[in-house]
Amino acid sequence: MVLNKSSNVISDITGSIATFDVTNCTPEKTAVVAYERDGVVCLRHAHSAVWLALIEQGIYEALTGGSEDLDIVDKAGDSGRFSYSSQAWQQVAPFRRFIFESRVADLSWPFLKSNALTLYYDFLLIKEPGAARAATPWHQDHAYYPLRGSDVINCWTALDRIPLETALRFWRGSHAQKLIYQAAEFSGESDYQHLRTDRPPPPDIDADPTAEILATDRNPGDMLVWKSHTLHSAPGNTSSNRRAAFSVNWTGDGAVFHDMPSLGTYRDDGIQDGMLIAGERFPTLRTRDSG
Ligand SMILES: O=C(O)CCC(=O)C(=O)O
Repeated sequence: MVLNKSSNVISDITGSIATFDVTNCTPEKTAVVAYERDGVVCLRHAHSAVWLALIEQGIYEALTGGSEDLDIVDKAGDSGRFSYSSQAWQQVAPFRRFIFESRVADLSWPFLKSNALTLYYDFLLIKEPGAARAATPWHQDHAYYPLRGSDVINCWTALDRIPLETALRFWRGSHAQKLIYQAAEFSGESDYQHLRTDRPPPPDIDADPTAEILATDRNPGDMLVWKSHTLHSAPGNTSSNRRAAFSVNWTGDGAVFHDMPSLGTYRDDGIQDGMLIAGERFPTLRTRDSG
């Protein structure tokens, strides 16, 4: 499949994300090896319909005033909206229950090389049908974070069927470069004016014939796990169905706070430069002792 920016198609997909069925188990070593190699894996059947229904209740609450950090973008010419919310779990009880009581922590835990699994933030993303121009540019999540070090992961659960045409794309192995590129502007609005410009812009991945681009279609409940250094992008929603996901993003003890301009989502007044991400806003759900 060849997509170009003007037609909202992003790039050739050259391979599939390694997938592992976790219906009745937690991820095995082979999944962690694939994640370390590629920077992303897909866990099939991570969450059952009951948990997905709970997240839907959370979405209702988040969109009707529950989320303090909600952005709704109407791209010119699009008939559907692109909405995203961060760090809503403290206000939105169904999100909190999902994070603390579902399997999400146990499914995420094997991928962190850390003595602690700490909640960094939750992220809700909805591209309604007709949000065709709401493409997500190539970026690394780490570029937005006021952090030094690594060991931050995204655990991104599909809430709808996501076909290959609108699936996230990952530049295989790009996490291994260790380089942090300039962050991309998501919304076309002013939220990101603080972004650092002293970092190099991402290379033109779409024009690089050697870049291996991985993607896979997903069913509701399938969860992608990726490293915060892995470059990824996504097309707008050209389908006639909603394309939504709820992501729980974790940090471990490999990353500490680095005081630089950033969105409020990623910081807490009590955490000074060099300190671990921790405390009420960033609770630790697992430690090596707790298994
Ligand atoms: O699904 C998308 O459009 C983008 C998701 C993404 O880049 C993220 O959650 O970091």
